[in-house]
Amino acid sequence: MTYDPNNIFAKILRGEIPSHRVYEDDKVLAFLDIMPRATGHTLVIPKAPSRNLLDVAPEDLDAVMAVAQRIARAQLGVFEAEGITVTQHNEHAGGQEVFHLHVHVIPRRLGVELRP
Ligand code: DGP
Repeated sequence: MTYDPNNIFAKILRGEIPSHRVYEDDKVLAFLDIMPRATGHTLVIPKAPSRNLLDVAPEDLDAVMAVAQRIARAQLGVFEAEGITVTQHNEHAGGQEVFHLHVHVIPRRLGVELRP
């Protein structure tokens, strides 16, 4: 299992394809998912190359999760969310489609199902 530097999120990091960035620091980028399962669905990724949870350096994982927490807290106010769903997929069998580590942060409201 190797890291492909031409995956779509690596291209987003390099600015080669556009994204709606909502947060950025020296280690982490957060941007809106192009196929949102709810309004405000955000992806949080490390800037360092990492395929998924199975190879990420602990310090990069820490940085990603700290930003996921900030995004989740912000979603409560911005989207009037009543809860937050956080998901993360690893390898094809685990549902991963883009092979750069990412954490989904999804605002939720009672009685509103996620879009498919
Ligand atoms: P996963 O199944 O966890 O690997 O989810 C990949 C997510 O990435 C999926 O929700 C759609 C999103 N996605 C795919 N291509 C792009 C893109 O070009 N831009 C953005 N913003 N999101 C993308």
